[in-house]
Amino acid sequence: MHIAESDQPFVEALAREAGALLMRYQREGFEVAHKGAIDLVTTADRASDQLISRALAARYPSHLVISEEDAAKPQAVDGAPVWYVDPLDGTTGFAHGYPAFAVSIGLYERGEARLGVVYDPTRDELFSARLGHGARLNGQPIHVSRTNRLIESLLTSGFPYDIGESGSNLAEYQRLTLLSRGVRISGAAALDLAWVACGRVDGYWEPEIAPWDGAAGALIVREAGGQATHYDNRDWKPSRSPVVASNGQLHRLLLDQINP
Ligand code: LIP
Repeated sequence: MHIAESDQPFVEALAREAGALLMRYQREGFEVAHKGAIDLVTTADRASDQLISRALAARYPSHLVISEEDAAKPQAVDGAPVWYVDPLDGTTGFAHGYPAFAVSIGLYERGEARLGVVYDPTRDELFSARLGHGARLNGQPIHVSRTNRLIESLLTSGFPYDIGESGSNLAEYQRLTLLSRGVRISGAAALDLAWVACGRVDGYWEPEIAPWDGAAGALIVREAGGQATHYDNRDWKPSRSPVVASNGQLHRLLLDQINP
C-alpha cells in the first residue's frame, strides 16, 4: 500500500492533536518518572503515545507502529509499512518547562521514508514532507539554507543520556564551536532536523539518536533540499545511530570535523 495524498492531512491533524494534549499537560501539570539516571518519562509522553498509537492502529491495522513509549505493543508484520512515533521528543526540556519539544511521526515502506511530520506546539509550527513532494512549514514550502562556510554557520547538536560514562561528542562540540558562529542544543532531535530543513540552522549532528527521534525529520530535511546521513555519509535510516544533517553544502565539512 502506498501512502496516499489524503494520509498526509490525517497525520498532520493527529500530530497537532497530540501537541495540543502536551500543551494541556504543560499548563495543568504532569508526573515525572525515571527511565535512567537522567532519562525521564512523563504522564504527558504516555498520554500522547496512546493517542497517536491508537489512532494509527485504527486507521492502518496492517501497519507496524514503533513508538518510544510502546503503548500499542504491535505484532511485527513481515514487510508491513512502519510508523515511527516519538509522542514527546525533548522530554527533559518539557519536564523543566523549557519550550523545545515536539511530536514526531514518520512512515517507512520497505525501509524507505514516505511521510514525515514534526509538530512544535509551543510555536504552533507544523513541518511536513511526503517523498517527492517537498517540505512545508504550516503549509508553506521550505528550503535549507545556502551557507557554504562553517564560520558563517549556526549549528545544533545533542548529547546522549549516558554522556557521563562515554564523554561522547565533547571533542566534536568543542571543535565545531570554535569553527562556526555557535552550536545550540535544543534537546529535541526532531526539532533540530526540522530547523535544518527550514534554514534556521545550517547543520546538526548527534552521536546517537533513536529511530523515532529522526524518522520524520530526516525526510523533511531531504525534501527541503538537504542531506541527512550517518557519520559514514550513508543516508540516515531509522536505527539507534549517529546522525548528521545539513543544507548539503556543509555536509562534507561537518563530516570531516566529526570524523577527524
Ligand atoms: C531526546 C532527543 C535529544 C537527544 C536525547 C534524546 P527524547 O529524545 O531528541 O535531542 O539529545 O538523547 O534522544 O528522549 O526527549 O524523546
